[in-house]
Amino acid sequence: MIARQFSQLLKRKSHTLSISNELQHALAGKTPVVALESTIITHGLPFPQNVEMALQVEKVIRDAGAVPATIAFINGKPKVGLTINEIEQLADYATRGDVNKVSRRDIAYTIGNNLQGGTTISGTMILAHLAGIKVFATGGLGGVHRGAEVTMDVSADLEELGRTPVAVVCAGPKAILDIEKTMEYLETKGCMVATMGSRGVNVPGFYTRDSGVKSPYNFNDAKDAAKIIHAGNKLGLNSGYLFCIPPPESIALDDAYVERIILKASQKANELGIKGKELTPYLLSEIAKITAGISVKTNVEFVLNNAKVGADIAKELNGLNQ
Ligand code: PSU
Ligand code: MN
Repeated sequence: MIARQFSQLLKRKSHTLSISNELQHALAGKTPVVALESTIITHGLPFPQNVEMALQVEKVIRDAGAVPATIAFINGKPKVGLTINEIEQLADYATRGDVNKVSRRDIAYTIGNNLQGGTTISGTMILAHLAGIKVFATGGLGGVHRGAEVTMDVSADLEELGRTPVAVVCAGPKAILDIEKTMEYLETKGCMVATMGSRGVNVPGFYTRDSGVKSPYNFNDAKDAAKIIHAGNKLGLNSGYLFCIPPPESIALDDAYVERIILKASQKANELGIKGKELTPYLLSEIAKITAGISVKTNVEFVLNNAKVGADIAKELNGLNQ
């Protein structure tokens, strides 16, 4: 009965939201699902690593027993569950600079103008929530930029984590940010933040295992994470959850090395007057250039690592929801 009601609800939504058949079945039948974003494909990683990552991350989720839902806008249509073809097409448009980067404020414009859109964490959380997906895995969170006290550049990701009940599994806020301020902002917005590891383990810094900033909470495994999500959702808190997974030692980069490179890239961005939604993609590509691709390799590896944890959390959560 509940499954039927749910699939009717999905049908009604599918007038505005396109959900693949496989995902409609998975969601109605309580098969675990993990959402994946697409800004990382269109603005975060260079070609061809972006397509390789997008296909690999789906495989990791399937191998772990969950169904992947890559989310994006194709010709203005919000889509949950891209085909391989659509992922490749989107990357193609991105190479030509023809894809919009879509957070909450960009959604209506993207639909109204039939644009291609890569969804950020903010955009992906919104569409995942509309489709009934509770867990979402990615690389790194947007946050409060360094110097935000002057520029007011604070990622829309943080607002979304305060108002949409989706669990984001990532390797912490991007190292290019002010991580301390990002944590403050998330507290104000009411987002639960926990880092995997024993008590006292700090928030990771995307490329690095330890940002030096204290994590509000810690958790041991997927089961612990699922219990937290379940508790918040049952109460109808309607705010998000951020689960940080330190990148494995074998792929993490050295703190001092990364910091030096970030300072260099930030200074260049400043000189060129790059700001707004262009800033994060610019910094990531500069860092990739300076490290001769090492940062890209690390980035891909921890996305895959996060996806595995995301699939495990989705499975545990489904167990609790049965
Ligand atoms: N994770 C990555 N690479 C990325 C991103 C995440 O490994 O490029 C994207 C996410 O989509 C995130 C966005 O929401 O960067 C943040 O952009 P901004 O700082 O402009 O809000
Ligand atoms: Mn911004």
